[in-house]
Amino acid sequence: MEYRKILTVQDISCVGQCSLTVALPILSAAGIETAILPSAVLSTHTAGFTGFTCRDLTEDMPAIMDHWKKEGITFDAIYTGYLGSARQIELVKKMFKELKGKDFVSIVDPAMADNGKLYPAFDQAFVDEMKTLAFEADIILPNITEACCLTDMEYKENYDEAYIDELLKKLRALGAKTIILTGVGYDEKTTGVMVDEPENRQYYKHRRIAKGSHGTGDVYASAFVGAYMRGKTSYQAASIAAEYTVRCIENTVDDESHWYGVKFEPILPYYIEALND
Ligand code: PXL
Repeated sequence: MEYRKILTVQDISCVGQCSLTVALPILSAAGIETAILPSAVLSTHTAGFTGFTCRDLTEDMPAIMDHWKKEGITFDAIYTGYLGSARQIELVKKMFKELKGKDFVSIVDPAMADNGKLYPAFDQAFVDEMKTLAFEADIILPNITEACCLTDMEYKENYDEAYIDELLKKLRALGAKTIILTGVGYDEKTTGVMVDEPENRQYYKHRRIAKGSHGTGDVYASAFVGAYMRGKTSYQAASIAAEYTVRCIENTVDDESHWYGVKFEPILPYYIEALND
């Protein structure tokens, strides 16, 4: 097995099972060397907790990058998740140029919105900057709300195949390369993921769990990235990540007290086995 090295840039929400506390264990389980660049340190994530603390680390990022450049450190891939500000997005674009290794892949989860709404920390200026990053990346993993933000298309809770087709075509017209559009479901019992590549579109459908869960976008994106870096195709990686994420949600739904994230850790053996198939 080829040993590959990735950098992931996202926040540390100390409690809450999202962003780096999810990406690092999942990528490590996939057998990928994972370097991290924390964009901010928060006491918890912002979706449901109140009174959280937040230390923005934007000012530290250029010095960290400069040190890596001096050491000649490069990466096979850079994967970004929740970023704290438009300035951080600019810095990530610089990282794509200056820290890329041979056969480099840039993967952007434009984590900024869900269920038709932007997360509390973001505004239109952030969305506009995120567009420039997403359309430069090799692979993007938006949910439908984020895809609407990136294309200025109206968000619809009830939609049909024509709406999804228009969304994907708009993303592609704006420069998107491989698009992994998550949370695409046409009936009550199922949902799925659209894998849209320049010459090929495939849909992976799986069971839908009615109750929404926090952090599942990060679990999904990290599991996708781990599988992709292990040499799976985009479609295989998208399917493995979907099956893993569904199992993580199923492992959590019955526990009312565990509202803030999913219990993804006990399901890692399933993920590792799926990668070895
Ligand atoms: O899961 C995305 C995410 C990551 N980081 C922080 C968040 C959220 C979602 O709300 O608040 C800080």
